[in-house]
Amino acid sequence: MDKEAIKNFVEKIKSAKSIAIAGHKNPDGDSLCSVLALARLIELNFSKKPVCVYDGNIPDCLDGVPYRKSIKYFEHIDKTVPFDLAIILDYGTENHIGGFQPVIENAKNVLEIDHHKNDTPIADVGLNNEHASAVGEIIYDIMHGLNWKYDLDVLELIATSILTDTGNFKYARSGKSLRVMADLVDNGVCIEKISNLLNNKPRKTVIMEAGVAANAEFFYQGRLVVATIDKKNYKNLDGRGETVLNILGQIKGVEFIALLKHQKENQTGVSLRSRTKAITHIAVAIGGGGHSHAAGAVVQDNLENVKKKLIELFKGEK
Ligand SMILES: [Mn+2]
Repeated sequence: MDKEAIKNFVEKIKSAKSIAIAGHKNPDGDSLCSVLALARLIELNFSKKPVCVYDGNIPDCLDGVPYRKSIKYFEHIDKTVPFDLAIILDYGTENHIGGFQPVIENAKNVLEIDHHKNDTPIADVGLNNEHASAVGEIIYDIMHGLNWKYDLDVLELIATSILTDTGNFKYARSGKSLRVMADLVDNGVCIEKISNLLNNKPRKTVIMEAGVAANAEFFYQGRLVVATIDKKNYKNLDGRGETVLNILGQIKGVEFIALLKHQKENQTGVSLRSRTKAITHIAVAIGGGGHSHAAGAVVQDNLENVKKKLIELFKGEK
């Protein structure tokens, strides 16, 4: 990790009287838990209490993670006095920041820690690492690199970041995340406890997701499966529809899975998964991005049009 950037990072924390930390809008496990882990580390090592902020919805399955109650909805924080330091984690690109944008604009300093490819950094100091499987992994490196004090809550938060962002290691970008997890387990993290804690979805969500999977349509000799969540069911969704993707991904012969969500009038959320083939280019073709086997997009068009377009895009895929 860049020593100069780390030094700068520590100086900025030391000199800040007020700190706000946020992840991307609609935080996932990595986004939420890396925010909470970093806030707790700053508290333990600098005796400062950062304000944790989010926009959108936090999935119910993350209700039980340590310090979950300490994160505030962006509209509920005091924005009259600018923060000395705004830290943005796991945000991807500028249009994922949501309600934290004014905090960033007014803050004296901005730091970013991300593991997405980002050609337009917005911060004064960046500790980005595209090879990391989760921001939690970068926080683990910072924590050990600086010999920071930590507690079991921090380790559990980092473990939850990694487990959720790698889909239980399926999308691990290297062996690093497994080595980190091995160390976390040796230091008291129980993976079974975290898995049980994450099995916390509302009943109506799981039943709806199972129904969506049951109504999925198959194309190209069953290699592509397309599932859709309509306006009514979208209200009951908790997270991104992982259960639907998991169920459909178990079917023999399925290579590609597309889950389309009616988010708003003329706005469709798309989650794409593949078993072995790269699909990032398909997500890019509809204005999104992501990893080689897990990608997605938010398309400003209605669900039927997006569905037609996607089926067409998958036509040439073997
Ligand atoms: Mn992430």
